[in-house]
Amino acid sequence: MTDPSIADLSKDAAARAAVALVEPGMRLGLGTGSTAAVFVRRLAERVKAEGFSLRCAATSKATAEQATSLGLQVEELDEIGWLDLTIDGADEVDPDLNLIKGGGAAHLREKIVATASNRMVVIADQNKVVEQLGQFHLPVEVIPFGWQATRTLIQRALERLSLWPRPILLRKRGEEPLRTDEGNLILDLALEAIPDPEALAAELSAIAGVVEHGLFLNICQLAIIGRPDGSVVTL
Ligand code: ABF
Repeated sequence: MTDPSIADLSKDAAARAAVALVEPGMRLGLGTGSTAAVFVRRLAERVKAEGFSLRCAATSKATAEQATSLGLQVEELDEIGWLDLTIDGADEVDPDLNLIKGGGAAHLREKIVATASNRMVVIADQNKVVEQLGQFHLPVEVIPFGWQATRTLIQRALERLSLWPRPILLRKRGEEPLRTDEGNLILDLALEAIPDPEALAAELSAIAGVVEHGLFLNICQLAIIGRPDGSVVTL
């Protein structure tokens, strides 16, 4: 067996700390991605060891399948109604707890679940912590109908914000455009830096073909950053 990588150890540290926030009977949102997957695994271990119940809503089909296979009770968000806590990963976290998410193409459901929660906690390793958002490509989920016109409108929005020219990339899986769980497309904005996330979020949200962008502003209340020695720091 190979040694777990530093990133794996860090993710596990963050996931374990997040599992400690879970209380029996909670209504819990489960995130998507490799860090969230470690959390789901650690959560299932604790639930099995302690024998309590939870009601979970998943942010993707992949997470729903993983959680169900580990014996967690997964329901539709609307069956649960409202959540006590959501634990999810992120692609970038800034010092104000603003996030870029959507590298896993699940940010639409992730944002719906996070904003239907009393509390949203991010788990991540140190590599995700940035001074300013934007190095990670910003995912924007768009409706397939007229997506090239939507792309032009995004370009114009970036021009207004002096963020142009920058590549706007249609995300692919193999040769084909990637489809999200909702059947939509993802445009990745290679901005390098986002000096005013609020202004960009407002511009993107105003475009008809944009379903949701990956800026999570004022949604997350706590970030747990894992370290390879098993310790964590919080933002
Ligand atoms: C989800 O998974 C995302 O919104 C984010 O894109 C990604 C992070 O994945 P990982 O934990 O694998 O880095 O939380």
